[in-house]
Amino acid sequence: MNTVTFGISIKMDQLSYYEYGYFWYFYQDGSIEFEAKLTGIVLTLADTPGKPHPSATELEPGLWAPYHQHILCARLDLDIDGDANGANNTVVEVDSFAHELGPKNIYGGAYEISETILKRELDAKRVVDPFKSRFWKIINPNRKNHMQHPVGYKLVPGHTTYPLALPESTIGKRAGFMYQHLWVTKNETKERYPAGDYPFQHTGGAGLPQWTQANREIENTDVVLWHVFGTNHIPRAEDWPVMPVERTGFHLKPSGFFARSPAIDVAPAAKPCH
Ligand SMILES: [Cu+2]
Repeated sequence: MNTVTFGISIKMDQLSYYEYGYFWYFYQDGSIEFEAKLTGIVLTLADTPGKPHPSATELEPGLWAPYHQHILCARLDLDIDGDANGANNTVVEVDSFAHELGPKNIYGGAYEISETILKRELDAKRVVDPFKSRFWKIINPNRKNHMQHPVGYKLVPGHTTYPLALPESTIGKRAGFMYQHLWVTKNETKERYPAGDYPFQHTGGAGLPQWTQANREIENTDVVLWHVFGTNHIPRAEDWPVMPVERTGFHLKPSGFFARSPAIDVAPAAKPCH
């Protein structure tokens, strides 16, 4: 997991005393959830009590916390229905949409999905779209389920945000990965960190923006998904003196991977509890 925090007047070496708790949940229905819990002590600045600050919240008279964002990136080397040698996977973007009122939508309540295969790296720079209930499905086209459909898992974005730092800013150039919520690359073991190996020592573009310029084929091959997500933190008085938890994360759910709900097969308790 890689993270970056920024906001007006915050440099990357002034992160105050945040703590990030990383939680992975493995559920009996075959789904996997990741949740980051952010807590700790927010960065503060001091000024004359009551003085207006355009980009900070006054927490106590004379004490402000600047607005800022936390951006995380998960490198997901999925091998759906693979083995120790990996698996060839394909990533599909799934949007839901409704036709206009007419022959394809007689009563106005019907809707469909559209599935788009992400074929090359430059096609796979994607953002979330809650208006289309967008998610991404990772399938193994070489392995079929009981209905001869490719087995898969879907990546469902959770609470997230979009960077407000401009792409021309120093952090915008160095952490260019944060302007997409999804990147898909051909698996390359040297490519491990979304802003490159030395995020403080390049002038811009290293990592995902640079690697994907090669525009490698990513269909039915060993792929890596990079899911970017985060939270926009407008501090509240209640974030002081120790911040209650802010959460962000995502969910991976089986999608045609099992023949039916795997939770049905959970063994009963040894001793009934009544
Ligand atoms: Cu924060």
